[in-house]
Amino acid sequence: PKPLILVLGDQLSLDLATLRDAPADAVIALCEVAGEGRYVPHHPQKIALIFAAMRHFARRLRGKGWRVHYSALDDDDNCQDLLDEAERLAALYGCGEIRVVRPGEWRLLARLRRRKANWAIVEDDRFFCPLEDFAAWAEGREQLRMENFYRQMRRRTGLLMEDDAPAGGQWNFDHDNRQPIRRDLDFPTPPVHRRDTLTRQVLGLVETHFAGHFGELEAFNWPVTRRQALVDLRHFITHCLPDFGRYQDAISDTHPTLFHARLSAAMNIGLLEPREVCEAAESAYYRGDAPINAVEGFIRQILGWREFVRGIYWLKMPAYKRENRLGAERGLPAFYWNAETDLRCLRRALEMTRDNAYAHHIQRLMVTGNFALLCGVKPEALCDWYLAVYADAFEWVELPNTLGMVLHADGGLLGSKPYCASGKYIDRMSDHCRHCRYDVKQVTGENACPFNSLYWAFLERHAERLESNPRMKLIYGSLKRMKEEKRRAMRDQASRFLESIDWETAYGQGDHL
Ligand code: FAD
Ligand code: DLZ
Repeated sequence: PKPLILVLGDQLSLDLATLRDAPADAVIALCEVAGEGRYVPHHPQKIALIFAAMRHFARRLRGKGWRVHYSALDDDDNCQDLLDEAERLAALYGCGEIRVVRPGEWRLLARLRRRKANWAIVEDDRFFCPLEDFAAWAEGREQLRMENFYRQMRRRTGLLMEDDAPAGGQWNFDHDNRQPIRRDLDFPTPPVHRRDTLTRQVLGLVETHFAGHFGELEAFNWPVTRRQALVDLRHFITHCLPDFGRYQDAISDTHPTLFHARLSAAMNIGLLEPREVCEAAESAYYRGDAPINAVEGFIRQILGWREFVRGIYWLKMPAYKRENRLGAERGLPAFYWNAETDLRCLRRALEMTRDNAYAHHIQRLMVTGNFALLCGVKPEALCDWYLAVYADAFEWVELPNTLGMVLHADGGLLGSKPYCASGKYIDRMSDHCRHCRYDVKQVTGENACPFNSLYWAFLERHAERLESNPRMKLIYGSLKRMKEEKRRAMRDQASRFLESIDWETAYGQGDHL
């Protein structure tokens, strides 16, 4: 009997494994459901991106001659749950089997495996590294390090390889990167995408149904078709890539994207293939249009980090989600949901997140992430927040970044040391501090930047676990040389600040496993 092929909202590729092998009589289903819209309070732009991209993709499939059933969110007979809806449609069309590509989140895969109906789960081959190859690479290794994995992936794919050697003579050019923001920098403006009727309808629908979620819809400018995603890719390669490396770690008080690609959402939902993105960057290098430090740094993010975190996620779930090695117990600061804070760097990162459903990596890691780490926010509270507020957020990529890279809650699986930093780092990399009511040079006192005392208090709190880490030796040396009186003053300063914050006690929607 003919199959029903369920295509999820982040699987919008014509080359999807289930579509590639589909028989001509297959029924293809795409389902907008409230259940997926609400399991965390997704940013309205994220929901609008997914629904608009799903509707355009359904139109494209129909144009290719496929029989497509599209369940719209406000259809009367919509069950509002992905799996129930697919089973209803399978019965409706007389399909004996439901095929789906492995979902990107454990909660959905775990539910699928418990279903009674005849579901076939097909591997997702839109990545460079099959999960079984990652597991084989990880097997028996004492430490899983991205850099080792990445080199293997370079060799395997041939990306930026010249015979057996890395292009430019080195695997990694990060010492040429990491430059701070400069006053005279001009940043490229991202292309503005036309909102056609389908997109406008979706924006109206989302405004009606998800009005209570954190985030503005007004500036919605995500690519919702492959063609629009290709426009963004071309824009990045031409206007941003040459400076991507140098300013990869810089933070601007005014500009949300700097020289970043803003391509993660398009890649994660299937509008762009990671391989074509990496190949476009590689070609720019060989044409002489972008330097090696930029191109290598960019390809490493996709071929290295993106594949590595996915491998870790599937290797370690579901236990990974329960990790909390630093014993963090606080809820989220309530201002993460309204941007009302007088710490300038946090305020701007949160406002940009609210307005664009986007913040670049260093804002996520060193501003909102670092602050939560220093305060001791518990992983599930922070992870639910990151999963909700970014257009590119899916758990396979969000969780290792938040729980592992930011919170160091996995004991160092993802990063060999926590990315903790004081206000000094933020001052060096950004132009926030001169707009801030706090003084980044002060550690104690009424006007002292809270990041400073929080930083030292964090190091003290976790000395037992962290001081023997060779990469932390220098900083623990400085802490030890401080007089007890000074240390006590910093501790008290941090405690007073923590007491002044309004902490959420209820967060997210519970455990999604
Ligand atoms: P660029 O800086 O231009 O980088 C190019 C591409 O590299 C990105 O599009 C992305 O696909 C990839 N990439 C870069 N860094 C990473 C990384 N650490 N892990 C995986 N891929 C990476 N990325 C997501 O796609 N979804 C998430 O839910 C997500 N959550 C994150 C949460 C936290 C706390 C942190 C610190 C990082 C998170 N990232 C996530 C990684 C990274 O911040 C985003 O991929 C990036 O900011 C997306 O913007 P961009 O396309 O402009 O990226
Ligand atoms: C994120 C999301 C949202 C908001 N809505 C839908 C939806 O209505 N229908 C759908 O098929 N997918 C949606 N998604 C994406 C899914 O949550 C995603 O496929 C799973 O989390 C697995 O990665």
